Amino acid sequence: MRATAIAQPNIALIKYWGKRDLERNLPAVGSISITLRDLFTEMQVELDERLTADTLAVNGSVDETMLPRLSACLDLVVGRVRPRASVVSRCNFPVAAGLASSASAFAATTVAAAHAAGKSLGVAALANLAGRSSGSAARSLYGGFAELENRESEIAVSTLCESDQWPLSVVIAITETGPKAVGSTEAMEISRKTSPFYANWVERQDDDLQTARDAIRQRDFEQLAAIAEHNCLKMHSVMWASRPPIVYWNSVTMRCLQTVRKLQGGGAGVFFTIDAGPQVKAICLPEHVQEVRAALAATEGVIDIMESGLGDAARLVEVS
Ligand code: 2P0
Repeated sequence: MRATAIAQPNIALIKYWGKRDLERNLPAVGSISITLRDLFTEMQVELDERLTADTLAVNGSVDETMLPRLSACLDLVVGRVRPRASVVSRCNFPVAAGLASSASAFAATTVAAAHAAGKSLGVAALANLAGRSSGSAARSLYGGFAELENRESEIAVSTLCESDQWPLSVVIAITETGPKAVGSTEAMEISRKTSPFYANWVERQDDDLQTARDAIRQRDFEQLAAIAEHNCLKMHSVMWASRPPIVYWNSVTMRCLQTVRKLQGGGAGVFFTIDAGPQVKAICLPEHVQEVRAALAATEGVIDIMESGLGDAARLVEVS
């Protein structure tokens, strides 16, 4: 059986950083994200009794590094006793560079694998399975503004606002290409075990979530901007104070933040966020997207610019 699904990456405005349960991959804190429209990962999963091992090709090249996590994801969705799978992935943005490629990859894999195995699962069950493979993947099962809730014993996601109800734009400044030095799973554990700021980060997260929920409900861009930037800088402070320190930024990352500050000073509706990588995501009101794009493109050292609106949930595109 073969099935293909598409999922979009999501960008957290209130961040997931830290796990309460490594085995079940339960986040220590809730998070709120926006799902993108114009960046995508497509996953085709074919289960075949004749195969002796799982295989993965990403954009036409064999990929061995992602394979163990992919096989574990297939075990979760299809079952441990299963036919091997041939998986073909297409992605229109850099992988493993802090652009949430694992979120869209595992969300799409979960949907495709469930259909290839003939399982009919609801979105909550799919999100639960995707989240066990990669916490942020659970959010890509939903469109628009999604909250990965702070639950003690399960992964649960809900929609706060659909993409067309508050159609913000996102401009992404690529400051470096190539995979990141430390994967987020490992980095989160280093932070949990060693950062003196970690306990405070976890303790204050519910307040930040509530502020962001209120801002989204009231479509209050300024309030959302203030809490998202604060939450982002707090997460990176947790990382910077870890031992060894985890620093995903480079000098161009910092320059992009200065560009965003200048744009804000000139009255543009824009704010920044940065994930486990050096890229800067500028979330803006659609009427300011050209100005934001031009300013970031002109920032010294920026390699490339990507742009996206807000998009919808992961979905099946073909089953045969
Ligand atoms: C987020 N990140 O909320 C945060 C902000 C990165 C920085 O979720 O270990 O790849 O696979 O559950 O989902 C990246 O973490 O981590 C992430 P795992 P994941 O988007």
